[in-house]
Amino acid sequence: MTQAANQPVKITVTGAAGNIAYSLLWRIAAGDVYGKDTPVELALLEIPQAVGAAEGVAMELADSAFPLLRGITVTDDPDVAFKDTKAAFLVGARPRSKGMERADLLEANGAIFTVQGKAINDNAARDVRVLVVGNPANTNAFIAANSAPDLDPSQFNALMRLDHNRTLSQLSLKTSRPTAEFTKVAVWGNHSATQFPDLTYVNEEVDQDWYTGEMIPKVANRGAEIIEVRGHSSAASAASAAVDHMHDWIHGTEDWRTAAVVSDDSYGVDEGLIFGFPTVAKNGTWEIVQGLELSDFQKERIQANVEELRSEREAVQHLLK
Ligand code: NAX
Repeated sequence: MTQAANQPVKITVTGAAGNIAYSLLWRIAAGDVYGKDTPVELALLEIPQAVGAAEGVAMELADSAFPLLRGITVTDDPDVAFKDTKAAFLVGARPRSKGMERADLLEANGAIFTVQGKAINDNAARDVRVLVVGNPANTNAFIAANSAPDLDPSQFNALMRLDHNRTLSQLSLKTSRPTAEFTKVAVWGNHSATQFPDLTYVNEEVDQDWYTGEMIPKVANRGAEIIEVRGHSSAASAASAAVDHMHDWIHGTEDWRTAAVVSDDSYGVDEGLIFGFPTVAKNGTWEIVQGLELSDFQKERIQANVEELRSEREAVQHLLK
């Protein structure tokens, strides 16, 4: 919920010297997350080698003279960055270097997200909301949640709103209707190429060949396509999706959104996995849309994501208590 009018809310962004943060921080400082009546205080967390660059980002933020921005801290200490924070965007992660196996990537990121999960557990506001953007986002969020035993796992989400927005965009392009007209779209599963953008419930006659043959692979591989065309990975669109996610989590939604949230065993997804579901936000909490009848096609796609996330969980099991 929004804070009292002149009380600043602390928001932490990790990976603050990176590409996504360079868009994200400006949107937060403009009041796009909590609202135009809530001042914000920013904490920027970076690794020691990038603290200098993050200081430069902080200087530019200051130079933007945002009326709502009431303070910026730059640090490489997670305990400082997460102290009393109400909303954390965990963007910083270890990228996959050439020749790196997926298991090594999971391991390297596991080390980051156990530390940050614990620091959030020990320092953040008790009602903190944590959104993991850094990949592999679902499993990183799973690790962070499991490293924060004093908080509820529902306080840890992974970003799948970009996949949701990409689905809306493809639908809009195909039908020449504005994105806001599609109220029942969701992307199930993992933020990976296995994800399942689901148009079963959309209020539009959908060409099935386009849906399964073109749209699903297009959305699932959009990140790679952006890299190929732009020469850099998605940054502004990822930041925009992260703002959408956190904004809606706080303020609530009428229509469906995609959020990767902790499973309560809904739709055969193992309890505890952080999984993209059709959700609505009510009273500051995401609720998984219940009671959907699933076809065999849907079940198969969802199951493939469950299996992928189970194997990621298996690979990081030794990092968890
Ligand atoms: P960059 O490489 O530009 O920036 C990452 C920053 O994180 C770097 O400045 C690095 O120093 C910092 N960092 C690394 N470890 C850290 C730690 N332990 N604590 C604090 N900071 C740390 O990447 P960028 O393009 O900003 O992307 C960030 C992450 O988002 C990547 O993992 C990327 O794969 C992921 N993405 C996730 C998306 C999603 O929808 N969930 C979409 C976009 C993006 O691909």
